[in-house]
Amino acid sequence: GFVGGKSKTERMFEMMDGFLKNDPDSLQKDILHHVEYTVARSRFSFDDFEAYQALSHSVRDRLIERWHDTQQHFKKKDPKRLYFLSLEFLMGRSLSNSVVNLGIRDQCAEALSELGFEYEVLAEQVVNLIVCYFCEIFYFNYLSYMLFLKEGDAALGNGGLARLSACQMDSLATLDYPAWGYGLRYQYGLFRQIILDGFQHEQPDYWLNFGNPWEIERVHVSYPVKFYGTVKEDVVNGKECKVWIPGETVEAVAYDNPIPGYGTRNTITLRLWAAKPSDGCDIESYNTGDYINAIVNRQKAEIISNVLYPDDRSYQGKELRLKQQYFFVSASMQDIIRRFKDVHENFDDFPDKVALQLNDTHPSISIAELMRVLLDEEHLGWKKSWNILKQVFSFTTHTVLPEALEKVPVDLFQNVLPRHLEIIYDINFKFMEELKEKIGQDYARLSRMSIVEEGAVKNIRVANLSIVCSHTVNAVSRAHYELLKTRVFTDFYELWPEKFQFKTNGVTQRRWIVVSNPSLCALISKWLGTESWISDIDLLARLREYASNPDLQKEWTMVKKTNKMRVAEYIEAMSGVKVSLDAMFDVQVKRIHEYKRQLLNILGVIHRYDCIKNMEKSERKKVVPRVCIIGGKAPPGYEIAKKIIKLCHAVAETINNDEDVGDLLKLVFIPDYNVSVAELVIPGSDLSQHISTAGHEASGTGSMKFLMNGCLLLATADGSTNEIIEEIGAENMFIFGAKIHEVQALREKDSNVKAPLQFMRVLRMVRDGYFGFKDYFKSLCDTVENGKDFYLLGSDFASYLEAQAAADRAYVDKKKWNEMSILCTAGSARFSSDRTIEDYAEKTWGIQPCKCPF
Ligand code: GPK
Repeated sequence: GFVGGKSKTERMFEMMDGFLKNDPDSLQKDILHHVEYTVARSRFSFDDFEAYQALSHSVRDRLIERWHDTQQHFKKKDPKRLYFLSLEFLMGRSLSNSVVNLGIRDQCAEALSELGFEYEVLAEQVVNLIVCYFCEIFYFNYLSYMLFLKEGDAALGNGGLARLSACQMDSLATLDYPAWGYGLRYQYGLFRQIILDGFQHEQPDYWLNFGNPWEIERVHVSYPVKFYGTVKEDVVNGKECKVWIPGETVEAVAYDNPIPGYGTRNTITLRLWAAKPSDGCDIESYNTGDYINAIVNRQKAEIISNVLYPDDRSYQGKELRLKQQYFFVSASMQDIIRRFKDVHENFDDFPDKVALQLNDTHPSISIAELMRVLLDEEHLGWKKSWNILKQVFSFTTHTVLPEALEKVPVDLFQNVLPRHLEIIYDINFKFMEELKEKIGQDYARLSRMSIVEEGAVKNIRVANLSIVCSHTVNAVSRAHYELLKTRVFTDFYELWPEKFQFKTNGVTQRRWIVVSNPSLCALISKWLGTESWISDIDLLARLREYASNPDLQKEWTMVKKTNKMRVAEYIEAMSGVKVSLDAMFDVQVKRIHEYKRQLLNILGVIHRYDCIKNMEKSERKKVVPRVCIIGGKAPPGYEIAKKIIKLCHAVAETINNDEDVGDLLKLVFIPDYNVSVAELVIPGSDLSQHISTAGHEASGTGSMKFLMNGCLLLATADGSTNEIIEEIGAENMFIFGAKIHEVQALREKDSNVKAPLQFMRVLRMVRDGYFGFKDYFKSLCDTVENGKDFYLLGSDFASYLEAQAAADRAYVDKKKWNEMSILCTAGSARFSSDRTIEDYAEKTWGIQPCKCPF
């Protein structure tokens, strides 16, 4: 309708005074408004945390405005949409990222400073600084929340895979793609790691306890999700069909997390589902008269979204895990289909409008779920349904480790999702028939490729299901792609070579340079004469020209030094160890896993220590001082990984208290490694280690973050490292160790021949109890000795030490080192997730940008 000659929209727009304004005065007004009315504190007296909350709400308002406009625009244009399904998203903190992407950092800082607050303090890069060291560790959680309330990390994921999802969401938004992320809103994210006497302990992550301004609860966007029950034959419209009569219904409620793009109005949605008891009135249980118990039982529904599984890549066929997967998949599919049906009358256009991306096998039940909906609810019949299905799914795998390939016991499947199991059997039957026609009666191959694994325990091979039903299977680096072809999925590759592709991973320069390293960001912009590289990363390459420029080198060193200072302060606060800024900061931070070989690193440190101890005093002057930093979480049930953490602490205790060594060598373990700690540590490192046994790291993305921050890499030629070598040249890195194709033969070689004496010597020190805990470390030593050493620490040891020595020599030549460091940043453009996403959009998803005007 028209009011006073104006459209309703125009009038409303006028009433709302147009868009929210981003000048410091307007921001200040909003902050005070939120202090008073949202946080409900007096605007005349509020503290840091309340200021953080009010600032966050002011930023959130701006996000919501852009988000509404974007969603409205997508609706109007109805482009092909990408749905990114992932059980894990490691978003980290949102304030600083949002402020950067909205382009309002300086304005926020100014608005706050007049109110007597410091932006840097509120957006704190460092968590729980003093708490760990000065307070009783048992009060860690309590105190860190009560004394230093800060934004906590959203840690709804384990490691690289989950952080990749987060980086890709940032790029999807920045590049204006019409995309949605779907996942689970875990009440408890990844556990907090606490170290007591050098041992890892796990504490729950109460990330929602103090509210989360970055999400919007959508009580009206909710769907019933069904489990258990039986399948019945039925007749609908004269046609036979199957009806699933479920035994349990749980409600999925949407929580939307707006994801702002950088330098664009586009703001996309990460929709996370939380489980709530279903409203469907269960008259029966109330009629039994046990009202209280009926209510208590209903509440159990929430268990589904309670907690993230902390076991990075090991699947035990747990019922709760299967329920989590189906829960998030079912709700997402209902949401996606509802959105599609809003504007389309039938499913003919479904493949032109919908791309479904499976982030690893975790969301792969969505294949059976979509088929079930098309067959049992839309009654499209097998042929038509299958034809739609096979055009919409793409699948990315993230590993080569066989233990990470999910298998679900058929019994479990039958119980929880009986109809889905039937459908999977039907898909498999048809696949097997088709395969027999192509390859004949090669039963060994047929049984390897079957979706159903026969044996004492029958299993569903989720990876096989995903490959059979996806139009594209993506690897995460070229090396990973080669391994998929030759080792992991050879049978499938030979059948459908055209299905297999690779998209080398990338990370977002917004978080990993602009947010986490503002001084480097300013320096790059100054020398390039533009900030455009923040959304056009190829411009970074122009830094190459200045790599040996003394002025840039001087400023570059200053930036590194300031960042190292922050790391040093953090280390001292966390562990009491004082470190020298002149020392080389040598960092390995990532999940603890045998294949990532943190043990190789520690044994190398012991070797260095042993050498220093055996030197004449005069010789020691030549030693390049080092601070060796290790951080990462071990999966709670992974004994050996936990022993590696303990060994690191035991060795650190000896070295750090040895007066002979002093500043020449320090070893520190940084506890509770997470996205925020990474943001602090990565910019302040000189050297970083990526030393997995060749052929085991599918890609690796930590290396890319270090590279962007001008940190040199000491690495094996594994995963994406090979591509980094192509970009910056092996002469600017320290590459060592067996190559992928050499590993197999080395494993078969006699172990006594391949491990050098130095290796046996440092291992003997551990075995003999030089660092204490002799009995405890025995089984750890056993993994790399006595003919075992599956990950080849022994055979790579000599070349590892050589690479370390080369790093020492390079560090002494400051000019050379700075040049290498600048070349790292300059050569990192290819490892931006912007490039990865553009590749996916074009070659896998077939989606186009859809830019919101204004
Ligand atoms: C791979 F299989 C898995 C897993 O369960 N979790 C995980 O973080 C990682 N990964 C790979 O180990 C990395 O090499 C890779 O860069 C990352 O996924 C993203 O693709």
